[in-house]
Amino acid sequence: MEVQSQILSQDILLDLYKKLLKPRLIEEKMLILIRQGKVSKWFSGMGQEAIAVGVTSILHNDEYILPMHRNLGVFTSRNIPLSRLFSQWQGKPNGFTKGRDRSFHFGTQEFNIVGMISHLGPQLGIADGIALAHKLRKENKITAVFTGEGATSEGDFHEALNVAAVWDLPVMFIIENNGYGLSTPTREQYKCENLADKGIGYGMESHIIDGNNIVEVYTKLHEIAEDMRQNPHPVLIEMKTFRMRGHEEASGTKYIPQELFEEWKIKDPITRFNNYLTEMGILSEEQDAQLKKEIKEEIDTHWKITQDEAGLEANLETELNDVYKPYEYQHFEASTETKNIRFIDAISEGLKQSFERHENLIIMGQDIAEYGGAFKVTEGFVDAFGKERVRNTPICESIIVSSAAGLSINKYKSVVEMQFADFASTGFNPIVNLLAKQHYRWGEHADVVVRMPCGAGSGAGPFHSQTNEAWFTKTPGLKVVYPAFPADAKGLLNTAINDPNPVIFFEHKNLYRSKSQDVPANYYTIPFGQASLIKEGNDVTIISYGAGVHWALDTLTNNPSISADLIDLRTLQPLDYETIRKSVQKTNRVVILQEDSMFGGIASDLSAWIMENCFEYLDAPVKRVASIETPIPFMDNLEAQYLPKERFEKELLVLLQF
Ligand SMILES: Cc1ncc(C[n+]2csc(CCOP(=O)(O)OP(=O)(O)O)c2C)c(N)n1
Repeated sequence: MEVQSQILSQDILLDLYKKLLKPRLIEEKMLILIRQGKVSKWFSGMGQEAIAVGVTSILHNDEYILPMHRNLGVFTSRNIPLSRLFSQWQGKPNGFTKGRDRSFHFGTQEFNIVGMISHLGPQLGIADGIALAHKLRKENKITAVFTGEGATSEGDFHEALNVAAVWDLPVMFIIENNGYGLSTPTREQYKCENLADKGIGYGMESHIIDGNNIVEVYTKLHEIAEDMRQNPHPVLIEMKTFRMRGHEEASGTKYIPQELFEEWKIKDPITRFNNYLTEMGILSEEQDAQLKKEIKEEIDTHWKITQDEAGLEANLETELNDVYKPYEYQHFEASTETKNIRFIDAISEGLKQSFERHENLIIMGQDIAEYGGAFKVTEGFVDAFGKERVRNTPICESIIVSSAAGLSINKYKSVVEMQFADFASTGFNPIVNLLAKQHYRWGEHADVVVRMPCGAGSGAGPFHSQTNEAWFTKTPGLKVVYPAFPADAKGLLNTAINDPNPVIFFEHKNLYRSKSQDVPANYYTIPFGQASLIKEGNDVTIISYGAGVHWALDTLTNNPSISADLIDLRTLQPLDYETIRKSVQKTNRVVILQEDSMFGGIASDLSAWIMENCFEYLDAPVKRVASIETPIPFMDNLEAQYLPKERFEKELLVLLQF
């Protein structure tokens, strides 16, 4: 400690000491309040404070920091008013999440902090995205992100480090190795000697630091950070430390040998630093007592502010209104000048024109750069927009989606191309838990479009043919778009990119090259939540989307005597209920055609809605027609049997006879 501390001024040393004391004293108070039943859950960071405090102290205030559940010292070192922190924990209005998410699960742009979601790993990818945004703007800023040693076993850890290494992102990855992940000791968590050694595998600089020595943490990180700012690259740091209390207060510590506590108690970062400062004549006993008194007074004053604060009233409207960021749709009229192009060209053109319009838009996906993507949607994009904006990614859907969230936090728009919609399953967690919930949780939008080449018809089997929109329509916070025609695809994609909310954009790959249309040549938009009535009739309402619309059209062509309204939903979230209602009032019969298996799909929900809201107009039960309840097979005849295309005509005729 002595040698390293000589380069630090007394002011810095005392400041670090104060910063260490604050989270410790807050925790001591919290532990009393827990016993009194006034605070519910608590994840202790006692004994680990030097890491949170040290990392935060070497960052500039405008550099993002992404803490985990034991990093109270990050929040206090960024000087968040304590009453706001207390109100957050107590679910009061002056907190950061309007009582919607607890403890440290929040972010704040005001303090450049992005808190975690429970799943731990996505945090690392958000840091990649934030750092990428800094790098693209050529700002010499770094981003620091925390993980426990337990969460290094998650795939996200590997993906995030790999992406940061491949893209030379200035991310400081901090592993707090505190010996246990809940009850699991490190020997049951990983096999290598030091986690820092994993850096070698990623081609990444790495260091081991004594996490209980504030001077070592501060001086080493200070130097590493300066180097990272000058020459952007990621660094992996393993902080050796120990968890001095249970996983959370209710879970106890019986599974931890007592000797370990005794061994680490001697290394307590605050006692150690206090001894050192006293020996060096920098801190007297009176000064120490005075500092503690001041901090305790601050804590008590702020705790009282929180206690006196009125609780939250549950308000239905506020809850529903906060799921999405309010977005005023901007209409750009379609030109009369058109070009006859295929569905795929329309997507490509929309994307290109959006790229010209939004300087802060980037696209990420596998093989999308020089190769042009699996379906060639982005062919020529690298030449037009450069490799910084058109980014080939390693095969790691999860961390690319999390990075997209980070890009959005740091003011970029992004489109993520899934090579096939099926592979969204390996990016599922950050889509449904991170992107979808971010605005509701802490008011931060996620300006991301995930493009999903989907659907059957090419005999591609169970992992390249699914239409998995129902995985996403179920999740509040996502918008889901599913066009059936080239002109709609282009206008809706432009809107999706303008909308600051996360949009899952389905592109049926069997339509890519089979459907052409006169498509307006200019940049135009189409609003979400407006279905398209593409055929009008009186006998029956047919509702569908995607390839189903074309199957319905074929059926009507083969049966010219059927007079039907054909509604193409175009967007599944939001849904255009009014167009449906009007049509049902007129025709009194409804059939809903969906490509996906029946159970839990859009057809079921729409059917229920129609029964509940239009029952008096119905002359027959609402009919759903969908694929059978199996995975999708690859052989032509099996695929044809799976899909509802053939069955649709039969069911339609039965319905008309009802
Ligand atoms: C994906 C996922 N799996 C399991 C959990 C439950 N869980 C929460 S924290 C934790 C232990 C984490 O250990 P570590 O990463 O070492 O951090 P520490 O708590 O020791 O600081 C577990 C298993 C979770 N939150 N998310």
